[in-house]
Amino acid sequence: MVLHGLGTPGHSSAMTEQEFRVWLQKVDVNGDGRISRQELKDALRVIGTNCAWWKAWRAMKYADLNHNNYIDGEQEIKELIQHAAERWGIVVRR
Ligand SMILES: [Ca+2]
Repeated sequence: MVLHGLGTPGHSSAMTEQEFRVWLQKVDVNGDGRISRQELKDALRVIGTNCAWWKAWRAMKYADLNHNNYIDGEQEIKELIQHAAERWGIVVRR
């Protein structure tokens, strides 16, 4: 699996919400418009996140509002962004 541009040094710990949304589009490797836990885990690992499996699991618990095992839809994306900001320290809000 190759995620272009996700492993850039110095770009792993902070993103704007806009950059995070762009990142999420890359996370959706198979392009089906929704993010699986597997895709999330792999993406977190690529940007050098420790305990990627655990963090992906926690994020899915938090953001998968309709429990279909995918992050899909605007509301769930917003929950994921919120989670990333609070738990991962990734999203920098303005
Ligand atoms: Ca869902």
